[in-house]
Amino acid sequence: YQGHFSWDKYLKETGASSAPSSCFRQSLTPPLNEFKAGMKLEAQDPRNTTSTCIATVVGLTGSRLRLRLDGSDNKNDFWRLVDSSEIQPIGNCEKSGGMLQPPLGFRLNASSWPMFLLKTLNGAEMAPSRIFHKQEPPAPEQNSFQVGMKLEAVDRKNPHFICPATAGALRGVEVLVTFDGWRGAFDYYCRYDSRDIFPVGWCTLTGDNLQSPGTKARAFYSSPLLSVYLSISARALVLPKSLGPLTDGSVESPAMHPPPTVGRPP
Ligand code: MLZ
Repeated sequence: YQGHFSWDKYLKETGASSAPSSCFRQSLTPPLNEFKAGMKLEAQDPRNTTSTCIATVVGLTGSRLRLRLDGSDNKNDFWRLVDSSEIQPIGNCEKSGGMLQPPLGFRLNASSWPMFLLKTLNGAEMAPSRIFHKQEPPAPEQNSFQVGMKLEAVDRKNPHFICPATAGALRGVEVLVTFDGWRGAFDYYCRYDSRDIFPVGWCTLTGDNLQSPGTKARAFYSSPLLSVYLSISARALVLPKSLGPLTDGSVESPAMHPPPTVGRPP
């Protein structure tokens, strides 16, 4: 289910401001997605970026494609914006003098690659070049994020998710993406012109499902020991409640039968 998270309300509640769209390397109106599941295209292998492979569109979400490299398994799907420069129509690689490569972890013997390629392309539905976008949007001239600004960002550990996030720190051309309501495990640094970060409202425009913030409070103190201490004391506070009396009658409550007195008789 979706649609319960409202940036409007959330920004008011948190008193935060959103990063202006001029901070991002994204087009002002998200690029039109005219791809269909099953279409094939050329993509850079994310695990071996010097090789160009054949990929199949296995899913679509907003302006993004879920891609799977032909000859690979289904455990290494990746997502690309339709205006990414890392996807091209089939034929592009050869036209520029390159050769299509088997993906990293090709599930057959390397020597069977030429035949595999022939078979995978035979009768395939190739994404027509008119639905590709000519260019990626230009990168802004500089990193103009400020700490505390809100944005929407791909959760790189769960890349199908786009989540509410905050610029947590700046480091030259990089921004620390922190996820609202989640502890640091999902944080990452990326370049300010990364294609994985979007202005507030992006998912509403594309029809992507923006996740809700998590429910975990971020530690105020950076000491890991202190946050462990704090979470243990928080648990201790709720313990008595969880040990409350059983009232379904299946177990007698101690109040009905006072515990037998042990020790000396009266
Ligand atoms: N099931 C996963 C989802 C985490 C998503 C976090 N996004 C910032 C988990 O709970 O680990």
